[in-house]
Amino acid sequence: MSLEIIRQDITRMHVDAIVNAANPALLGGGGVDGAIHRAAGPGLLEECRTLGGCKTGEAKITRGYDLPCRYVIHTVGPIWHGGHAGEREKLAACYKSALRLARAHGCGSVAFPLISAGVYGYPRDKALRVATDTIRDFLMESDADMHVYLAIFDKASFAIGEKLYAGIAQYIDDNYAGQHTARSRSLLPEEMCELAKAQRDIEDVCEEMAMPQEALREVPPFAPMAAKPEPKKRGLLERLTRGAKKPAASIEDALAELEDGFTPYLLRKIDERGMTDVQCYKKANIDRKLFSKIRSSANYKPSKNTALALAIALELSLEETRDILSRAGLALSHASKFDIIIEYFIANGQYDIFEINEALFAFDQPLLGA
Ligand code: AR6
Repeated sequence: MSLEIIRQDITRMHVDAIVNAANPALLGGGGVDGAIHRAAGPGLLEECRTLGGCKTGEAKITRGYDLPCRYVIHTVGPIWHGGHAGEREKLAACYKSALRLARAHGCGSVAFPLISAGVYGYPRDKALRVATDTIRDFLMESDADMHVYLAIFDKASFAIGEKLYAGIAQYIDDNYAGQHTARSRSLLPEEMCELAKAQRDIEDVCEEMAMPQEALREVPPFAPMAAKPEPKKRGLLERLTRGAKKPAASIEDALAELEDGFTPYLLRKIDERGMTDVQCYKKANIDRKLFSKIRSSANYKPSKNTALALAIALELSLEETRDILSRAGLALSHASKFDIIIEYFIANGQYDIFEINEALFAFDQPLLGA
């Protein structure tokens, strides 16, 4: 039950149903309509002739003929007249009608093109927003176990809002470490001082607890040096319990806190947010089966993608996101554009995973969830 944006020719997709952006006559045309009819062969047109056309916002279903899909769902998008002629509602109605029809025919997977965004002239960024919002709402409300694809034919037909694009591009520019990560440059004097101090902390704690130093190597990345140096043991405790509401009272508490792995932390946050599991995995755009797997294993180590999708669903702050990642042995990195884009959205308090995925797609990055 999730939405995936992919760059793909819809006529090649092995799904239960593909959606056609047709015209009211349903007798074929240009764009994706023409491509679907060409790939399906003459049987599709014959069946379409029996349907009596289709109104804007409604949908009709046929078989797939020579296409690799079982069904073609034909819908008619609105022609763009400037945005004040009910275009948004009509376009949303197309997605809803097609999804209902897919559900009624037991489809587990359905692929949409960006309806109205070609010949019918709907601005692409706006068409994309309507598509993702409507599909997301349907998936949130529906019990159907359905995987929905938004097939974007070519890069040019894909656009997120200019302002959003510019904002993210600037953020990447300001933060991307690219090839020049901290590994390839000398440490600044204060960083060396911080590193030495942390090393001493580790040695102290290990000595005190009679444990090998390796056990404490996996602490989260060092925080910038505080203006007022903290007593050394407290500094380490804070790093160990970074993101926790209360600082731990002792080393034992801090280690117990660390032992609270990804799954217990996740479940606690779900409770704190007053969410249900279903709300959480749907909002994270992840599969119910994957969520059950995470839920049933206290030591589950999710992929970074899954951990971040759940952090977004829970609307975690940056600090909390770093915390939940560290519980799976992961971290946000400024050497990764993917990570920086996610960070941009979290820092701006924007937690719509589908909007984030649109942006990731626009920057050629893998998508969250699904
Ligand atoms: N796979 C996925 N997407 C595609 C493909 C493909 N093979 N080919 C085109 N697109 P359009 P509309 C994208 O014009 O705006 C027809 O003549 C394309 O890049 O096909 O709803 C009908 O008969 C664009 O983003 O549909 C109607 O008269 C999107 O599909 C009229 O066009 C929709 O572009 C409908 O216009």
